[in-house]
Amino acid sequence: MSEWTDAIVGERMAVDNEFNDRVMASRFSSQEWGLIMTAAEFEIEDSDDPEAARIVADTSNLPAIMPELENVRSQVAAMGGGEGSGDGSAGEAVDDVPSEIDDYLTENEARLYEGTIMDYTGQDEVVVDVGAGDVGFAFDPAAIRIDAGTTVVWEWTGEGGAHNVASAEGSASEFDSGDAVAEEGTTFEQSFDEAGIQLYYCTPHQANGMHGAVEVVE
Ligand SMILES: [Cu+2]
Repeated sequence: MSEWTDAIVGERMAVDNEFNDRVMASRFSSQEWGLIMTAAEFEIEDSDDPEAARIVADTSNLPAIMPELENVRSQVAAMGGGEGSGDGSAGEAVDDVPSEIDDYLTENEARLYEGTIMDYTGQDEVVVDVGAGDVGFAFDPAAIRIDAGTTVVWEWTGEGGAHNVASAEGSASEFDSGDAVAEEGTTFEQSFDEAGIQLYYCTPHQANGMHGAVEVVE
C-alpha cells in the first residue's frame, strides 16, 4: 500500500515539475496556481472504455475562488512584488537593458538586479526605494527607464542603516544626496532632462551591491 502511494506521489511531483516552466511563464504566480488547482476538480470521462477514457477538468468552482485570488494578488503587491513603490508607479519589467547599465550592475553585483529594467516611461515622477531587499542594501527597482524630464524620487525605507545616492563614474550627469542617512521617509529628488545613462551607488554599501541605474530616453 505505501509503495503504491509513494509511486503516485512521485509521479505527481514529476508531472508538477514538468509544468514548472509554464507556471513561471504564465501570468499567475505559483501561489495563485495552488489556489486555482484546489478549486479545479478532475473527472475521468468514459472510464469504462480504456480507449476513450480521459481526464477532464471541472472548473465550475473557479469563480468562487476569484475573490481569494484577488486577495493573494494584492498581498503580493503590498509586499512590494518588484512593482516599484508606494505611489503606485505602474511599470513593466522588460529585458532590453542597455549594455552600459547591464555591465555596471552586473560587475558590481547589484542587489535585486535580475537582468531586467523597469519601464516607467510616460510618467512624470518615479519612486525608487532606498534600503530594499532582504538586508536593506538595495535600490528597488535597481534599473529604471524614464523619459527625459522625469523626476526620480529616492525614498528611504529605514532598512539597512544609513544610505545615500551618489552618481558613479561613467554616469551622464553628476548627482549626490550628500551624507548617508538612515531615517525612514527621507527623500532625494533628481530630474534628468537629457537622454543618457545614469549610474549610481550608495557610498557606505558600494562594496555590498548597493547600485542602481537610470536609462533616460527621449
Ligand atoms: Cu546603503
